[in-house]
Amino acid sequence: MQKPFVRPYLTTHSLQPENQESPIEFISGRRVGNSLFYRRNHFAYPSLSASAYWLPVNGSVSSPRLYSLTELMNLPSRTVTAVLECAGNKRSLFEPKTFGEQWEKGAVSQGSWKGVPLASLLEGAGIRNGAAEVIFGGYDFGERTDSDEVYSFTRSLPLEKALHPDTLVAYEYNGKPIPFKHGFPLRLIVPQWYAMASVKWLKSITVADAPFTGPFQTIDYVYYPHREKDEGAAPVTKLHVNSSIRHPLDGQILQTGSHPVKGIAWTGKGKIEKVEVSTDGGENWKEARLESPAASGYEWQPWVYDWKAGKGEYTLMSRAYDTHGRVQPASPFWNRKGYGYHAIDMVSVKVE
Ligand SMILES: Nc1nc2c(c(=O)[nH]1)N[C@H]1C(S)=C(S)[C@@H](COP(=O)(O)O)O[C@H]1N2
Ligand SMILES: [Mo]
Repeated sequence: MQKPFVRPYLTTHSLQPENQESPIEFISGRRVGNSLFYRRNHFAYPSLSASAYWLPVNGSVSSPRLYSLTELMNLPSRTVTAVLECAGNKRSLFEPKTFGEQWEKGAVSQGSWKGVPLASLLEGAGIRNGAAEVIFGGYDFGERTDSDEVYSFTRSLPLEKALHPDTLVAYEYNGKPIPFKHGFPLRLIVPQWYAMASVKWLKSITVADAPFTGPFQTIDYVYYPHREKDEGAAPVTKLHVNSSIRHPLDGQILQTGSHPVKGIAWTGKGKIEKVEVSTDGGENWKEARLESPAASGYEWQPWVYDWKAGKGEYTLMSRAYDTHGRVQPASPFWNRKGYGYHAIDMVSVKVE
């Protein structure tokens, strides 16, 4: 008899707007297929047509430009394989609770993006002296819970990050046109930053002389260390060093014997240097083996630790280090909006 075909699927948090996470425990490989890529949206999907699509590059530039898709695709391109992680990934683990989508460990995915370096477009338009930032508008829009005004999803980057050669205006994902839900036809890709920076359905690119103050820049995606006051606020930018255990699953019951503890680790600075695993709740740590070292620091690093399990109940933990001396802390950096969770990862298992 033919075996039924079973496969993982996304975990739904909300449908309007669509927010679903990747079954990260059941994915392997460098490039997540688009049906298993997490989906994070603030608004309903926009309607737009590729045939009437033009991308303006304007603002504080000497020669504003309007690009057709064909023109863009004929420019020299670059491909980067990069982790995209939602700033709210693992929010559900914060104690005390923080509000927003209660992501578990799957608001993270990766794959390869092909596009034109944003720097070429900006240089083509001629950035004027005094420019500070570049603002990216998306086609999607709607009301926020905190106001009756209608906003589009709009974000900015400091000039330096905008000019980085790997910051792309992408038009392909894993060798095909970007799937609609992930930003077709053009999406900004900002490696090493939390994924709110990677604006989907790009509508406009505008060079600005002053810092952008839209709500997705100055209300959301800001670390507020205190519940009641805004003191110490800092923008969410680069990914923290982080790791997730993929196997075994939390709560799993295992037989005694050999069990590889497997997972991924990633960072927004340099590369993953080392991953350690503890099988005794953090008392002792052993180095995990890094599998086929990642080609670039933008990718997650798969790792494995060969565990011989005797009878008992265990808390397994993983702790990643990057080449900038950053390490996952034992307890998370709590912040009011629940961004950037990156404490040591853990799962509990029973061996019988
Ligand atoms: N235009 C637009 N771009 C966007 C968003 C959005 O709601 N609208 N969400 C951002 C956030 S917070 C994340 S985590 C990623 C999610 O990308 P994905 O849905 O392709 O996984 O897109 C970013 N870019
Ligand atoms: Mo996000």
